[in-house]
Amino acid sequence: MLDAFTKVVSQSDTRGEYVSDAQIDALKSMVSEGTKRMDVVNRITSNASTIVANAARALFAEQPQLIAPGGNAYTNRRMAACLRDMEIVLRYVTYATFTGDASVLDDRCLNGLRETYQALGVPGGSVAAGVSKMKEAAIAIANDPNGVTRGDCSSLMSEVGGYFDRAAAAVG
Ligand code: PEB
Repeated sequence: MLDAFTKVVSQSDTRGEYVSDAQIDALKSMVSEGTKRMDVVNRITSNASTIVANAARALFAEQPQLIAPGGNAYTNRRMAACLRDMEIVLRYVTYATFTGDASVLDDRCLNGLRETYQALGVPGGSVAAGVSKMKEAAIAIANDPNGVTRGDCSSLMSEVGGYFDRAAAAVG
């Protein structure tokens, strides 16, 4: 598991080079803008159950076959597993956002997930649709200008969106 700093060190070491000025500048701005990152993690984390529940509701409204008899979220056990899976993905997205690097998400959540779903008969495309709905909800909450000092969060939002896209693409 890497963070934005260890990633730079590991890349530099592979090339046998010093950390470059451009890399230092990028990390410096990450530190100086760090409060925004922490706020985003905090907002997503404290609204996690709302984000998951609303995304799942929207998914089942769009794909009612999932909750019909024979569907993959039919029975309380499967429904619970589905909500839990969405929550796990969201949690790893918050870790990646926190560390500024996708490796924790890749290594501990997404690696082998497609194959797991294939083996279980869980439709990966539907999981991807649920993850995309969490993306919309999480960004709406994280990017809400009310109640915080206003600033430009566009690059942070595209970074966070990228982690959701990565999760969706890994299973969809
Ligand atoms: C991944 N999900 C399921 C299982 C595993 C995961 C390993 C099998 C074991 C179990 O049932 O608990 N676990 C999960 C994960 C990590 C992990 C992400 C990462 C670290 O350790 N069903 C649907 C929707 C979708 C869904 C499309 C969006 O209709 C999910 C939610 N996952 C789902 C379901 C099961 C499951 C298991 C229904 C149960 C499948 C079954 O037993 O039939």
